[in-house]
Amino acid sequence: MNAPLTPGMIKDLNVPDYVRNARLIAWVGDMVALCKPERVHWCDGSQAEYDRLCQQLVEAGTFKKLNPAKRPGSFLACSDPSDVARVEDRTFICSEKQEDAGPTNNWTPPAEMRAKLEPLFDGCMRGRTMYVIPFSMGPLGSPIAHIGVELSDSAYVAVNMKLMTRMGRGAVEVLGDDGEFVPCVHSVGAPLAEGEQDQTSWPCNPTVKYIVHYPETREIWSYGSGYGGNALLGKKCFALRIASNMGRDQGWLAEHMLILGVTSPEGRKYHVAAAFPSACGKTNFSMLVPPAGFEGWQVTTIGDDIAWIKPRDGRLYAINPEAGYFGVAPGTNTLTNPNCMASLNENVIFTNVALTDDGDVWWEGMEKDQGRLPAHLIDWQGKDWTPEDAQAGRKAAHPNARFTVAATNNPALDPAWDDPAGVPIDAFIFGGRRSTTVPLVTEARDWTEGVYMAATMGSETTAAAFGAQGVVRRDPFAMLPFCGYNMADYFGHWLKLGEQLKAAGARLPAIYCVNWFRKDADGKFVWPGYGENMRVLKWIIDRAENRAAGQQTMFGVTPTYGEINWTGLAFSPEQFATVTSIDPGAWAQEFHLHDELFTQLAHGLPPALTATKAAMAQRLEALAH
Ligand code: SAT
Ligand code: MN
Repeated sequence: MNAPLTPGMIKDLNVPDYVRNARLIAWVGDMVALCKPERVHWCDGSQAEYDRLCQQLVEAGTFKKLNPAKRPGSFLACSDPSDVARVEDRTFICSEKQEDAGPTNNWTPPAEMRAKLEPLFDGCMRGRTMYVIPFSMGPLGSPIAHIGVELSDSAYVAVNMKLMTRMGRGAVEVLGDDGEFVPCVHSVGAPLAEGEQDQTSWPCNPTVKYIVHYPETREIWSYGSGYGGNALLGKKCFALRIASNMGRDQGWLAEHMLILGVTSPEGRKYHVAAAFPSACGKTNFSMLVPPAGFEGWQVTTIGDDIAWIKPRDGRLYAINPEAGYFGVAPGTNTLTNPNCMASLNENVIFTNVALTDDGDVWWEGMEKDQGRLPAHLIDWQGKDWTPEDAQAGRKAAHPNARFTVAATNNPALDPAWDDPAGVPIDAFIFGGRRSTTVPLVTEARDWTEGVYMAATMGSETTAAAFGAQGVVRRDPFAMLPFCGYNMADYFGHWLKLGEQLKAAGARLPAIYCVNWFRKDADGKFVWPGYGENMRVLKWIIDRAENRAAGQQTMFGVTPTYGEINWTGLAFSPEQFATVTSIDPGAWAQEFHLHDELFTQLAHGLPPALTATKAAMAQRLEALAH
């Protein structure tokens, strides 16, 4: 495709002697010929390399080193204001056939997209270093894990990948001579002319962005953004969009789910995987601290964002493909997530939070811990900020400001988080952010009803993606922006996997739909959420242990007031009714929205889902009369 590497173009590929994978070396050679970086650096993933790159980022002005007395080993990066979140309208699934991408994905024929990208990537790394970033998604050598290699011209990406994945020499060794890897090419899209220096500490392309996936050839090409899921290609691009394709072909699941362990005082342990859209509290739920009344209960984190789940011996085993957390900072404090706050004490990369006068970080929500707003800050855009700005509604941290931190910083980390075998899943939870309509918790009567609930999930949009916020959109399985193929086929894949497990005599995990976000007539959240979600989790365990009968509703099985342990929380039956009620009018409207989704996905929609819908609508009808 590209002209072979000619001497003088670049001195050397600098291939370390431990790299023996011929395909990897050849591909890096091709990409060097295309992107024309000034030099190539193969990341070994060592601490020394991490420290050196961080120092380099400090010198370039991208990183500010935080006060080591307050936040040892930590840095703050502030992005270009045009580059603050995932760009869903610039994200493409370029399958050969449009119907394989489906109606919920942006699609361009691969040949057309390649023709568009080729000139953009030609010379895109001029004047910069190409970092070769080998990484394992999942424990090194795990049968559930897979390898990727990202080529990036961003040192910020390289150091984030070190915290977020098993990055470096270990991954190369797993790859061996002929192991397979997913090639991921990333450029900030800001080449430097001969002798030109960066004029900005966050080089990116403010106007041209492409996040492109070729599912058939399992490739990722990302151009123009340096932020989060646009640039850390192991995360949404590989672990969800490409991996969902691998899972469909190979009979497993790649899901937008946290994984937690929950252990009863008697020492019985369960594993729950839960899907919520971005910025809806997955990290908080995965690190939950049981409240008063739950002495002896323990919740431990396996993952906070993504689960890879493979069937084995009639059960579903899950790993967290990641090795760190890229979580939302605003709203995080010792009330909402004490384990997370403890995780952020040292060795953290913060992006787009505010800087305090004593060299520490601050974001909205911290005033709840500190009892007051700070008198002065430098906001995420480098401007002065005082409490008057808060009054005027000007935020000091960007609403999608993030922390990047290694999982090993988490005091609630599950001992099996790095177990190559994964953990067996007992229950799936699906939850959206809905101020009305959807009850606190409902158990699906069977797998198909659960798939229906997950498929029709809606959620109010958040700052995690560029665009309008607070608008209800259907977000099936919390995978709307992340499913790398036709969403109707994806529903079919879930149904098929359930059938296969059932046929093998397996007991399928129960499926639950939750909503922590119902509001009252005054617009206030009714359910206290956070640690109190343990009360719902306990009911789910009680169901698994046959200790709670629940009550049938048209939408599934919900707890009675008396089935929830209320020790330590004043929550009246009336309040409980406010978060669990099923309003027939609202549900008639809701079913109308399900219909719209099913119309959009009509091509290939499994008939079992339309049948489930009809049965529910009939039960609703009976309620109304
Ligand atoms: O930017 S990320 O995609 O990594 C975060 C998110 O939206 O969940
Ligand atoms: Mn996510």
